[in-house]
Amino acid sequence: MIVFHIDMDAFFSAFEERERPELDGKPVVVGADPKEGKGRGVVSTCNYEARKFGIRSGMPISKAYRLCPQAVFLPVNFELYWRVSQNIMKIISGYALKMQQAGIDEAFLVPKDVKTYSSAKSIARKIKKEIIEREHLTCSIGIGPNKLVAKIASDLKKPDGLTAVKNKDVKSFLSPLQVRKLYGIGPKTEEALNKLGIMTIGDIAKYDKNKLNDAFGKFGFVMHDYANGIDNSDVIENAESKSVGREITFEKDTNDFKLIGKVIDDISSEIFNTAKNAGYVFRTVVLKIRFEDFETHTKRKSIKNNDITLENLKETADELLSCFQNARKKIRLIGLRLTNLEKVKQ
Ligand code: TTP
Ligand code: MG
Repeated sequence: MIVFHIDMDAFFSAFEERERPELDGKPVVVGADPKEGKGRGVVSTCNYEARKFGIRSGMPISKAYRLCPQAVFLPVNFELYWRVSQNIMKIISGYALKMQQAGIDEAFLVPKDVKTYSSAKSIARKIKKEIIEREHLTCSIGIGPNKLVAKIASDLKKPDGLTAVKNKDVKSFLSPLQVRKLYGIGPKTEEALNKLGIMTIGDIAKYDKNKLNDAFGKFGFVMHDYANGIDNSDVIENAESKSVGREITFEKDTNDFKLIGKVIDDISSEIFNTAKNAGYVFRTVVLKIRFEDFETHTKRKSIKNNDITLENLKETADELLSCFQNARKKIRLIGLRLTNLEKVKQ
C-alpha cells in the first residue's frame, strides 16, 4: 500500500498572509487577543518567522506576546479557514481512491492509479501544484507504506516539503528521530523513556518490548510496533455526517480550568458562527478531551431545539467540560464539534 499524508503549512497564518501582502516577512501570530500581554486564551498557530522566536501553537497568548511583542497578532477567522479547507479537501479528493480528512488542514490519501513510488511522487507534486495554483497556499506531503510513516514524513521537511519513505527504508528513516515524533508520545512519556536511556525511535525499536509493557502498560507494545514502522490502521473514509469542529493541543499539558474554559468559549463562538453562516443547524455537541497520558474521552449531548443560540452552546460545552473538572491528570487536548448538521430549509 502507498499512503499520502498531506498537511498545509502554517495554515491559518498562511491564509492571512495570502490575504494581506503587507504581512510579508513579518512574524504573524493567529489566536486570542494578546491585550498587551494581559490577554487570556492561546495561540492557534503562527508563521515560520514567528516560530524563530519560540512561539508555538497552543501556547498562552500572553507568553507569545512576551516572546515577540512586535509580532502581528491577528484574531482567528475560523469560518474563512474552514471554507478554504473545504476547497482543499475537494482538490485532494480528485486524486483519491480512499481519503480520510484528519483535521482542518490535513488528510490521509490512498491515491488512485499509483503503483510505484516514482508515480506516487509525481502525483504528490501535481497535488501541491494544484493547491498552489487554485488556493495560493503550500502544503507538505509525506508518502509511506502506512499512515504512521506518511504522517511523520509529511512533518519532516516543512514547509513545502515532499518526503517519500519506501518500505525497505522505514527503519533507517525512523531510527534517528527523537521519541517525541512518534504518535502517542507526549512530554511525560518522553521523560520516562529518556530516564531509561531511550532517546530515539531506534532506541525504542531495539528495546525489549516486554520491558516497555512493564513500564507503559499495553501502550508499550503499541509503541514498540510504531517504532518498527508497523501500523495496520486503514485509511477510513470519514464516517461521521457533516460536522464543524476544532481542537486545541496545549503547548504544555494543563489543569488551568480558567484557560481551558476560555479556549472552549472561543472555540464555541468560532464553530457556531461557521455552521450558522454556512446555513446549517446542528443536533449534537461533542466535547473531546485528551489527558497527558493520551487517554481520550468524548462526551456528547443532543439538542432537540433547532434554535439553539451561542449562549446555549456555551452552556452545553461548559456542562460537558464540568464532567472532567475533578480529573487528577492534566489535559493535553480539548476539542468541540457540532455534528449531525442539516441545511436550514430556506
Ligand atoms: P497544524 O497542521 O498542526 O499546524 P500549522 O498548519 O499551523 O503548521 P504546520 O506547518 O506545522 O503544519 O494545524 C493546522 C491548523 O489548525 C493551524 O493553522 C491552526 C489550527 N490548530 C488548532 O486549531 N489547534 C491546534 O492545537 C493546532 C496545533 C492547530
Ligand atoms: Mg498544518
